[in-house]
Amino acid sequence: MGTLLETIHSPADLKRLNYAQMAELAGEIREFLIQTLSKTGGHLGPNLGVVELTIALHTVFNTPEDKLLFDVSHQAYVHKMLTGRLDRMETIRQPGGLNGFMLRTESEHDCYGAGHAGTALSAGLGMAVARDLAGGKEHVISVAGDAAFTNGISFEALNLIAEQTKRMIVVLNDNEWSIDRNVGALASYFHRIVTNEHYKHFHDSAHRIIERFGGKTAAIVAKRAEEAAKGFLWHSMMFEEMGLQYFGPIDGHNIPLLVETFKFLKTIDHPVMLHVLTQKGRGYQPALEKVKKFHGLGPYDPETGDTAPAGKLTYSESFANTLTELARKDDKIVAITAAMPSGTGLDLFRPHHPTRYFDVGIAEEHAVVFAAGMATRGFRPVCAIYSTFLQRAFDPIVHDVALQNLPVVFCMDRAGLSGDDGPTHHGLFDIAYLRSIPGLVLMAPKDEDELADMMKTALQLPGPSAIRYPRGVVAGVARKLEPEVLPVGKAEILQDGADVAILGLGPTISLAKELAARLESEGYSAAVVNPRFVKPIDREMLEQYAKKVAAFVTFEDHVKMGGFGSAVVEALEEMGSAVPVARIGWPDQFVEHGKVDELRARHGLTVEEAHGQVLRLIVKRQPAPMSAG
Ligand SMILES: Cc1ncc(C[n+]2csc(CCOP(=O)(O)OP(=O)(O)O)c2C)c(N)n1
Repeated sequence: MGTLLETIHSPADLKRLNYAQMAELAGEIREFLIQTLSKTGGHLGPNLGVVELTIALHTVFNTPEDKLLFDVSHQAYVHKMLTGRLDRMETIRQPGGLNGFMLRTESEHDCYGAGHAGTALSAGLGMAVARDLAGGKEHVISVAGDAAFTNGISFEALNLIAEQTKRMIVVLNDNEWSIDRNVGALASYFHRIVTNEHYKHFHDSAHRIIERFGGKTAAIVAKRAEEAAKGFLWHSMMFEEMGLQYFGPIDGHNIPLLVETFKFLKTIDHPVMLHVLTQKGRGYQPALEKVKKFHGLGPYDPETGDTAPAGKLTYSESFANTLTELARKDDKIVAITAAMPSGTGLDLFRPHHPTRYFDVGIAEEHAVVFAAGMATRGFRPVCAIYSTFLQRAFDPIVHDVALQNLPVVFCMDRAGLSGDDGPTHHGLFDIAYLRSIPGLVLMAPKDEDELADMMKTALQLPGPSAIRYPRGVVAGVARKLEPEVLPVGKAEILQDGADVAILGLGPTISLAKELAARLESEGYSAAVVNPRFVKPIDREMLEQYAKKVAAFVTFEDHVKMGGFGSAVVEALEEMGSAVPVARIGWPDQFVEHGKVDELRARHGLTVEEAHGQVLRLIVKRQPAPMSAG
């Protein structure tokens, strides 16, 4: 570790450095990030892009008094390093370690937690208005990436900032990338500003100003900068019309320029927008060459940037391959992603059906309403959206899709615990928020072959449907040549039994099988059921087992409250059955980040836990069988 970095224990230490030292510090931070993240994995590219910007922000502003927000906050590692967490950076995203995003409970410098995009401007405006009401003096600075501006919430905030506060600084961190290339008119607009010849002129004069005035006292510089700004301001009609005075675009890697500009912006008594240009992956060749890959990744070789060779097929890839095939036979199938082409696998679909592929940006609500529109015209839209991000679109699913009974298919990747990313990314609520919607068919496959069957089934339904499948590699089963249409609302009985019925939703079927084997070795007769459908639930199957078993067990990678187990309890109650249900799922609390297996053990999502619970239930109701077999 470099010596300068070791001396930074809080932003106050940073403020003592001169520009040359800050530049040296930037180099040390980059080296530290490249080395550390090579072991932990994480959002390397975005953080390499904001090193100078973050140094400048912490040099000029005083957190925690001043409020500094990062949109999504996957790019807040440098912020963490400069605000007293350097010695814990090696624990980032590790069990018990630092979270990969800003977290209010982690530091007083994290004034706002995030993980989902589009919140920095609204939350920042909330803080600015709160300050105004309380008569405070602090500054509020919201940093958001160019892709975060494709999100509706950012625009809902922009619509109100100038009307509601006199002082707020918005920083547009423009690197032209989302995770993939940024999309839409806004991306083109930013690009036009950046490539305009006035910018070149501005860029040169800004450099001259810094050369001339850098290092002088803040007051003089601010004054000069104000004068200079009049000359180098490039008008962005769009933001100016919205009442934000626009500055930039400026070089986001020039520390003196950034510092002097922020000192100046601090003195302005109306909302401002500073457009900074940064390079994702700056200073690390592999990240510059593979921008998408280095947005966020697992461990890699710091010398070469190489990662472990791609292993087995993932659910995302299997989904995309199946959709590609289904779309060959049905030209009404269209695929929609909200800025996650690689994450959802749809980048594999795109080359085969380019005109039927839509990346709508970070705009989940729009994605769903757009799908609804296409469905009214006879198309079969498939929205591939992570379970956690689909939360954004709850109302469009209810109001625009389900209420109009439109045949939109929601393919929810990352349904279940996400692991390292933590509570902002765990997909643990989708059953609860979807199963209450009338007419929606909700499925979970036990393996990739069944995923294909469910996709085929979904694409033949007259109304809405959703399929939840997990992050990571597939079960590795043999695939049928052609997917089959499944009978809706029918579970698959894998093994019959008379004492206990064990229902394992989706991939938790493996836990159900394990529990059954254990109970059988103890002399109980256990049925194993793959429910397939959360909604409509297979009442016939439940009724059949309610007549003979002493207990049900349900496994699900979802919160217990409102989940699949709850659906079973409700159905049994409605049919007048008093057979108890041992529900195994996530508790009614936000689950921390960590390794999936460790978290499952800690929170009781294990065969051991289920075994204990079911034995207590059976013993209460009937004596244990005399002998095994
Ligand atoms: C609501 C929501 N949808 C999708 C994502 C996934 N996501 C995380 S970061 C990111 C791209 C962010 O790009 P940008 O804001 O430009 O920041 P950069 O990484 O380029 O610095 C996306 C799509 C998310 N975090 N939240």
